[in-house]
Amino acid sequence: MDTNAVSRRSAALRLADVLSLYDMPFLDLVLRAQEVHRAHHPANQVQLSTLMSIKTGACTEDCAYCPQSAHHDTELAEESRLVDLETVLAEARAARAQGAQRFCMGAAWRSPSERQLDDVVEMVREVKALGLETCVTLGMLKPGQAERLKQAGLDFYNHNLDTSPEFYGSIITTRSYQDRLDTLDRVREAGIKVCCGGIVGLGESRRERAGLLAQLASLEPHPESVPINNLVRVEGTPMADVPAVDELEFVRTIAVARILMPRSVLRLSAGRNEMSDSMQALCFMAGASSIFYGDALLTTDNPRQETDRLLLERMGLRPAEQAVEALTA
Ligand code: SAM
Ligand code: DTB
Ligand code: SF4
Repeated sequence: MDTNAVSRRSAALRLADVLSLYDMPFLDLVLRAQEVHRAHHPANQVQLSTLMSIKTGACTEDCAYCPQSAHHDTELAEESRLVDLETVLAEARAARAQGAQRFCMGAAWRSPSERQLDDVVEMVREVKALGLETCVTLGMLKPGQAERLKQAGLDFYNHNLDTSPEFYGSIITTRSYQDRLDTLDRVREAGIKVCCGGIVGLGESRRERAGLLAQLASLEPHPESVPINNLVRVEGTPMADVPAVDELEFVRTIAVARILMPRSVLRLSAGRNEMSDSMQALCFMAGASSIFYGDALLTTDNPRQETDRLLLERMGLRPAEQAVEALTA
C-alpha cells in the first residue's frame, strides 16, 4: 500500500474539517473553544515561560521572518558568542524570582555542533537545578543529540513547523519541512516534551493557516506545548511590510488550535507587544493559556513584566501551579 497516499488523503480530509471550524460564527467558535479548554485545563491559569537568547544573530538559515538571519539586512548581522553559564544562571534566577515556571534558551543556529551542545547541556543541568522547567530551541538535532539533552534534564524542546507545507517554500529554503519533522521525531523518541507551533501573519491564506494547524494536530501525540506567534515585522527582513493579519482571524486561529489539540498548552507567543489588552483577553477566552513573560523575546520586545502582571490581575488569571515538584535552590 502507498502509505504516503493514505497520509496525504487523511491530511486533506482533516484540512476540510479545520476549515469548517474556521468558518463557524465567531462567538460559536470561541464558546466551543472555551468549553474544550475548561474540560481539559484548570480555569483561570496561565503558564509563564521566560525566554533568553543564548546565541544571537548571523544565522545561516534564510527564514524570511527572522531578524537573526544573515540573509537579511538587519542589525543582527554580527554573530554573538554563546553566552557564558553564569550569565544564563543569573537570568534564570531573576526569571524564577519574577514568577516564571519555565526558562527557555534560544540559539540562532541551523543545528548545534557537539561542542556547542556540550555547553548547552551544562546550562540545562544548572537551570534545572534551580527548580525551573527547562526548554531549549537550537535548530535541527542530529541523531544522539536529543538523548544528551534528555540526560541533562531537559523538559521541552521547541522546534516550530512555522506554516503549512504548501506555503513553507516561500518562507524558508535552507531546511525542508521534512527536516523539521525529523527533528521533532528525535525529540519525541528521546522522551523530551515537544513544543511546536508556528507563525500567523506571514502573508499566508486562511487555507494555509488551517494547513499549519492540521499538521500540528496530526502529530501523535499532540505537542504538549503549542506556541502561536503573531509575526513581529522587523525592518530589514523581507516580511517588514506584510500587512498585519486581521485580529479576529488571529483569535480564530487560537480557538481552532484549542479545539484540535484539547490537552496542549497553547502559548500566545511573539507579537503581544503589538496587541491591545482586549485582543489578548479574547485570545485567553479562545483557549490560550501560556505567555512569554519577560521584557524581551529573543531580539524583539515583549510587554514589560509589570504590564503583564497587571493584565493578569485585571483578568483574574493566576500563574499555573508549578509543574516541577522540588525547588532545589
Ligand atoms: N534557530 C532555531 C530554529 O529556528 O530552529 C531556534 C530559534 S528561532 C528564532 C525560533 C522560532 O522563533 C522560529 O521557528 C519562529 O517560529 C519564531 N520567530 C522568529 N522570528 C520571528 C518573528 N519575527 N515573529 C514571530 N516569530 C518569530
Ligand atoms: C517561539 O515559538 N517563539 C519564540 C520561541 N519559540 C523561541 C521566539 C519568538 C521570536 C520573536 C522574534 C525575536 O524576538 O527575535
Ligand atoms: Fe536562524 Fe532560527 Fe532565525 Fe531561522 S528562525 S534564521 S533558523 S534563528
